[in-house]
Amino acid sequence: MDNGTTLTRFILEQERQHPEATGEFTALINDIGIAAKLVAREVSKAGLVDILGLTGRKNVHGEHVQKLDEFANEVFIKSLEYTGHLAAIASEEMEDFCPVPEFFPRGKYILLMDPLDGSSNIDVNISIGTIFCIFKRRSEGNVASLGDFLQPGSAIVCAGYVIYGSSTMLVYSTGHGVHGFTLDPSIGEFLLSHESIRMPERGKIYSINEGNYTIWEDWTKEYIDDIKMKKEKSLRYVGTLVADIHRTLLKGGIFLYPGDKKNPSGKLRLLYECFPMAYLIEQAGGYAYDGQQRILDKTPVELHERSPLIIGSKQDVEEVLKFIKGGN
Ligand code: AHM
Ligand code: MG
Repeated sequence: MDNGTTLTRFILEQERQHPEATGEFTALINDIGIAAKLVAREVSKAGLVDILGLTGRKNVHGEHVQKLDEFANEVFIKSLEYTGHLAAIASEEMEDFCPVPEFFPRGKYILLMDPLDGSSNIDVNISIGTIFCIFKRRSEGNVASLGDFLQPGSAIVCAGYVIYGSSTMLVYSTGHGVHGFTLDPSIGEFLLSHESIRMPERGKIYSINEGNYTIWEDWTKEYIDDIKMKKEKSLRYVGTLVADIHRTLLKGGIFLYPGDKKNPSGKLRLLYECFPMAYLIEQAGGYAYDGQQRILDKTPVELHERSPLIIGSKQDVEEVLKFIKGGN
């Protein structure tokens, strides 16, 4: 496609290639893009909190200043609930899901999101992100039900993330490849920068929080010790899932947040973090497992369920699975 292809044009042209498409994603992804720009604008001011005001206080103009994660949550909800395409939204920031208010038309899709991933990195000027995935609503009637959110990963119809980094990027898939767009701040548009991303079958980077070494299961210690012995890989760990997955998607390699002796299900949330990333990585040719099964074969039993995550280049994930089975 031409240089300078906007997100809107790209989605429209993709849609024309898939006659079964209804056009609803064009509107949804566009609105996600608008919300992302609003959050990016706020993120770029994060270092100015002392000047603009601290959370819970008023800024120099006497305005109440919100925490960035609450702000992002609200911006995404407000930018998407009125569209008529969504029935309900669930967020890592909210205990329960929220149905679209009755004064808006309710649509046939369900959105799940982590509005501000990597929040501990905000204050130190390190990349943060937003993660989302979309299901089709299954229940009938006026209001969506919890069951609409607790669908297997294989039922995802769209997933993506926004990374607020040295530039802002939106990466998404609707099941026809993974495509990346970079925000051009001079015109305020997301432009196609990474079409049909395919990840390398094997990579040179491993990514894991080694601070947890002493509570790891034996297989995790053995696998990481083996990597170090072989000296074939370098360690990179940002501590923002979006940033660690973005690098893995583009350069290949392996990211692990395994279950350990303290937290057998690990830290990451199945619905808001593992599902969307597994969908994207598989669309780009990689693998995503929880150690026992494919992430996208899992069916959650609760909204905020956690899951171990082993994700990345196909051959790297296969190697980890050998260590888990003890057959390395
Ligand atoms: P958050 O959604 O509250 O920001 O937490 C999730 C983050 C992920 O982005 C990241 O992969 C992980 O937590 C890092 O955890 P740790 O600090 O334990 O390594
Ligand atoms: Mg998160």
